[in-house]
Amino acid sequence: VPEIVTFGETMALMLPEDVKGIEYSSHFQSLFGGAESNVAIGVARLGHRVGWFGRLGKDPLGRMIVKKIRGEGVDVSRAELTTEAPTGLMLREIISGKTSVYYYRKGSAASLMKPEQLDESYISQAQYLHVTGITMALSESARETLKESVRLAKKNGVKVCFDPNLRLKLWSLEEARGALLEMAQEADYFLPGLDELKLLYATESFDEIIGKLRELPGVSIVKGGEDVTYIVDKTSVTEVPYFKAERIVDTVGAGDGFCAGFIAGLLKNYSLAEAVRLGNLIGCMVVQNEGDWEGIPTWEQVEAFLNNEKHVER
Ligand code: KDG
Repeated sequence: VPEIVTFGETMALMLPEDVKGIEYSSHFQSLFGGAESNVAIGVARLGHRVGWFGRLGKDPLGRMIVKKIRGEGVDVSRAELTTEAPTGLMLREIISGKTSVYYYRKGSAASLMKPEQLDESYISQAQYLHVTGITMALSESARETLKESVRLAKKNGVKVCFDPNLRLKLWSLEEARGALLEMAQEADYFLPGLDELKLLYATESFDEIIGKLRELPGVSIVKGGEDVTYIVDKTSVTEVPYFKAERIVDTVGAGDGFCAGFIAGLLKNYSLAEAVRLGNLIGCMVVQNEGDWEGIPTWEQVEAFLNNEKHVER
């Protein structure tokens, strides 16, 4: 039985092998990513039972994705491969340090998900449900599915983690704002980035943002501070310092790595600050590798790092 369940759209990901950008590259790495499956893989690597149940096309990319997620030890028994529509695809390039993502996902299998497809008994057995605002941006029915999953979680005493994951290539800020802030009200753990909060609350003022977060029923964990993550509850703001990355290769997935570490920390019954510290460590490790989740360490690697163990090369 999974300790945490999550769902969302996972897409094939093509990354140019040359430094030339998509237009001029002739070789691409074939990877995959999706905010929720990135988190799921992370939590599994960190030693916990996790279930992911996205919808994919019954096509080569869908089969590749579900096999690889399963191979990472995630329960995919509720994932569905459908002939209704194809698996989504994204391409990504990093030119002069600037990342650009191109989506080919309109009408994808995941975007056609419906509330009736949720399995209440599967969600209700978990301790946590992790969802993100990307699902809300996919389609009306996907947005309803996310809301229904949160309703089912709450009905069954399952705690809700919500990462707004604002994606302005998928919807406008105006559309996103109402939907994402509505879900922030529902979350036990709201996991936004500071940049996202500036946009969602339409202010640059840190104090104003903290004021807004204090009005939320749950705890907010704010990623992407200058060099700290903030824990904001009704009465306090706690700063948890970052780990220093030796090199930064690909920053996409850092937030998901953070969420994986944070949730794994909750499952290990850590204090909030300790769980955030684990989140910070995983986020720091993810940015040092290409791909969204490939750089997430196993629990053994985390322990070795924290115990300052020397790496034995051979
Ligand atoms: O957080 C990383 C995700 O953005 C990436 O894996 C792709 O899920 C994705 C999306 O919709 O952008």
